[in-house]
Amino acid sequence: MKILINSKISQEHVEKIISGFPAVEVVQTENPQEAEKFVRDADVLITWWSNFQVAFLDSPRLRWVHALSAGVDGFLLPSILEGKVLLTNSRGIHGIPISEHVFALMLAFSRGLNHFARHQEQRKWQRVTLTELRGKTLGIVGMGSIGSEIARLGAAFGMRVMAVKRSPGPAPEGVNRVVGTEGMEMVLKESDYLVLAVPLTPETRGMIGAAQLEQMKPTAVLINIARGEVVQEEQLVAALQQGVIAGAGLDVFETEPLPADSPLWQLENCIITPHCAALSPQYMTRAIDLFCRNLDAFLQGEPMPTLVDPGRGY
Ligand code: OXD
Repeated sequence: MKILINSKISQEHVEKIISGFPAVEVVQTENPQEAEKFVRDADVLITWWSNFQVAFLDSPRLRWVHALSAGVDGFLLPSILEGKVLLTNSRGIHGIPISEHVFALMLAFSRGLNHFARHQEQRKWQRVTLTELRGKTLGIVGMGSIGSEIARLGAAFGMRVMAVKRSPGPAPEGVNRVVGTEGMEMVLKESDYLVLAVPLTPETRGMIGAAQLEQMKPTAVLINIARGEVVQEEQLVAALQQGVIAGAGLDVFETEPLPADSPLWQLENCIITPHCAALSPQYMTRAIDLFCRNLDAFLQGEPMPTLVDPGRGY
């Protein structure tokens, strides 16, 4: 079996695969032309969506694509949708870095860092109104492993946590109330911080537009670590400019990199991070461990731990 890793990856991580599975051959390249050549006789492709080329799926031997990301919206192409090529993802390893990133953004708003960072550039000593997270309502839309970890931290900060879940069941750890999508309006109205942690699917695309933003409190802050297309960006810009909501912490955008002429760059009530919420020195070690668990299951003919259901899109 031949595995192509279409990403920069350390020798230590390549060896982790080879030592666990001595019969497999691993090749590695980030060069697009080399990847196109090597994929022709690869059985398995490990890749980021940003390196992925649609033509890879025409390769006759390819049986399985493993996404190094959690989101797989860029991979849902005919061969995968029809089940000719299996798709697994890296869900489950993002909870720690992304939940910490979400709290960094929320604390930046509550403790005024968006203002102070600008003041510092101007050598300006000026206080602004500061608030606390404790006692505030945290709404989380999407309760996968990322949403669940955000909920756990929210509870530790003394927040009241409400979650919107596609199939609501008993409240997970740290959550005061869990509702289905029909409860979205209530969560929009009650949240002081609303965090989007859903995959991008036909149901979630554009789910936050002008109507939803208007239901939110004027003091509320929206945090998006999901996908840019979950929010109607033009409507968000208008809402931030007109004070419909107090602020937004955004890691993802409709177009990435965020174009230099986007009005979001200018807004003092917007904190922008460049789609990096998941980054951490531990990322690749966790991703390769997870890949190895999938490989083991694949070789044993057992259910793969992070197999994606292409119909659902996650
Ligand atoms: C992911 C991400 O999907 O970091 O993994 O956005």
